[in-house]
Formats: sequence, structure tokens, C-alpha cells
Amino acid sequence: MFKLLNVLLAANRIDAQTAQSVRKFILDNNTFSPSFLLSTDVHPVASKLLSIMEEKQSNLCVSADVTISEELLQLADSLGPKICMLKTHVDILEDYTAAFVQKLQALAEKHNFIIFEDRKFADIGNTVKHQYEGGLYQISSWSHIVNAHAVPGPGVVKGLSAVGKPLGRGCLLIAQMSSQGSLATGEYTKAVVSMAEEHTDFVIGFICGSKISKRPEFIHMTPGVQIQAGGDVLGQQYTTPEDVLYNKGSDVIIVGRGILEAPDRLKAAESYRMSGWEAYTKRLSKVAQ
Ligand code: 5BU
Repeated sequence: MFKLLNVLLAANRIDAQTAQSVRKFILDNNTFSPSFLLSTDVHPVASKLLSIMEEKQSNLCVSADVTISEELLQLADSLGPKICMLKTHVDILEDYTAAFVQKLQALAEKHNFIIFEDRKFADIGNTVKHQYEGGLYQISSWSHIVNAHAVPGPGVVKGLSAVGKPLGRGCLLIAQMSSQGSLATGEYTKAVVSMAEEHTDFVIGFICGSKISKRPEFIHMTPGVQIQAGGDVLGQQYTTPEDVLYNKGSDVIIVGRGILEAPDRLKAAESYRMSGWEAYTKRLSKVAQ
């Protein structure tokens, strides 16, 4: 349809305003979807995430960085309808129990969101296998997605994959970080992309600041996002949703304190959802033109 509009526009059969309003109509009515970008076999978790994004018109991942499990569950329940994904740091909870993750899983079902434990595995394959599967948290049993640093080499992906692949889990490689002075840049980032390309049966995308791979099967997710650009006193750097999604070409925004510290968390989440979705669909329509 976008191509047809361009042909009609070039032949002066319609004016630019009509073309724009038809494009907007198509996007608003969801008759075309982000998954049009996917031409190859997609990992089941990636395809689930993309369909959740379309259905809820949300590419917002809330980073639920709270330390009491009841508060995390309340957040998941109240913000659940606004998000495509909930990111946890399970090891900052003071009162973790197995019952807590069961409740979190039930909320993920109820509101249809993906759970992403931001564990940042970074050890040899044999150790990460244990860390992912066992210990207190048994992360592989409840988290749809985890992430890993590529610094140990491909063994880290192989170890995680040995546990996660049979369970249908997915992994993100950390290709860039939002913090000031991050060493994950340049050649390192390129090497991470190559590592991901070697493991597409388990790696579904990246934590990054901008689009770093053209391959359609990879999802790009970006932390360090707030409505106002800036930072915190410990080196976090913030970029706006518009910049991350429209200019830099990422797909999902990860927002913590921008929502958690807002006077009304639900209102803030809705505002990030709206601005995020608008910037994302605007970029997709540009790509399709
Ligand atoms: P914030 O409150 O929006 O600054 O929280 C950002 C979250 O994303 C927090 O949980 C971090 O651990 C996480 N994060 C990040 O900020 N930057 C990175 O490069 C990576 C993760 Br990887």
C-alpha cells in the first residue's frame, strides 16, 4: 500500500496530504504490522513479543527496579495493560520467594507481557548454565528473556542456550550500554553482532543504544530512556523515546525511574507508551515508503 501511494503521488494522482492521511489510516487501523519486517524464521519469543507489541500498541518495557516483591507485583498488575515487557532485577528483592514468581507469571499471563530478567550473565558457559537454571532464583523456569555480556566469548551463549533453548527462552546480547564511559563500543559492538548472528536459534536481539543490525530477526532494546534527556549522578545517561526509536532506530524502550519516580506511575507509563508507539510507527512508515 505504501508503495502504491508513492506511485500515485509521483504521478500526481493524489496530493501529499491525502497520501499522509491514508498512511496514517493504515497504521492506526493496524492493517499492517511491524512483523512485516520479518522475512525469515523468527524465534518464538521474538514473534510473541512482536505480536504483543502490535496488539497492545506498546513498545514500552518497564524496568521494575523495586526491592519489595509486593510492590513489584502491584506494579505489574497496574502497569501490565500498558507494557509489552516487564524487566526485573530479581536479586535486588529483599523478600524473594518461589510464590512471588508464580504470581508474577500469572500477571504476565493476565496482562499479556513478556518477563525479562536483566541478569547480565558474564561467565564461562558451565557457570552461567548453573546460574541460569539453579540457585535460589531458578531464572530459566520463569523468565522468557535474559541477557548476557559477550565478553567471555561464545561459550556464554552456548551455556545459556543449553538450558534456555529446550524451554523456548530467548536471550539478548549486551552490545552497548547506556552508562557514561561504557567500553562496549566500536569493534566490541560489531563482534557482539557477529556472535548473535551465529546463534539465532537462541539470541533474539540486543541491548543497545541504536539499531546495530539490519537483520530483521533481531529486536533492538534500549535502556537509559526518559522524556527529558540527561542523566543521574552515577553515570546513567538518558535519551528521549523519540530519539531512541525514530532517529536511532531501536524497537523497544526500557524505562525505570522515568515511571517509578513519577507522581502518577500509571499516567507516566501511558505517556511513555503513547510517545514510544508514535515514534516507532512513524519510523516504520518511513522505512516502508
Ligand atoms: P532507569 O531507572 O530508567 O535509569 O533504569 C534503567 C534500567 O535498565 C536499570 O534496571 C538498569 O540496570 C538497566 N540497564 C541500563 O540502564 N543500562 C544498560 O546499559 C543496561 C541495563 Br544493559
